[in-house]
Amino acid sequence: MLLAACIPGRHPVEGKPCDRDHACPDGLLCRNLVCVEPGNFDGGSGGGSGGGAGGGSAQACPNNLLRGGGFEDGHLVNFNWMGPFTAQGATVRTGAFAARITSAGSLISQFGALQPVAGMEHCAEAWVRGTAGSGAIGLQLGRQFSTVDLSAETTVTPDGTWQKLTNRFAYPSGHVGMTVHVNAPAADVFVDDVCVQVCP
Ligand SMILES: [Ca+2]
Repeated sequence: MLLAACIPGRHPVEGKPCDRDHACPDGLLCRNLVCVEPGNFDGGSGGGSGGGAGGGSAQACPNNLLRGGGFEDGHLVNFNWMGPFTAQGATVRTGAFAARITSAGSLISQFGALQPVAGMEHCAEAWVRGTAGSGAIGLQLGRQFSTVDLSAETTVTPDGTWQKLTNRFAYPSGHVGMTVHVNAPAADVFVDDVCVQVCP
């Protein structure tokens, strides 16, 4: 078509608007509602105010590579579950919604919801709340579609309050995606403010 002759450079979509429902193609990242190259968001501009509280993103996570980690959509389009779970507004850490896990299993980000940067180490955090006396709640990162290329699990023992889990994973080059897993031992585990960023 006519436009094909005048594509301006490597990334014709760089600088175009984006949001949690309109991801950037070609490995570009959505930063402050604009598509940028991965190397272009953590230096130079000096902007980045606002703390990333917008939309479905997690609070206090300005460079979150995961869509929907704050569950503020009120539904779970960006997550999958090996069993029943829901988005609900009765028990939240921030905003109006959090995920509620209602049987043992793993909450896993959907394909494409987490857009990693090839060759970089990624730092994750998730806030979880479980019933005191139930089993440990875990956090893992891994390569998409792999059941073996996963980080070791980090865990907390639930105490009835919101607790922070952290983990890290070196995402290799040459793969198609990354997932974040919250592993729950039992019913009534709440999850909010899941964040994955390139490690500082
Ligand atoms: Ca939330």
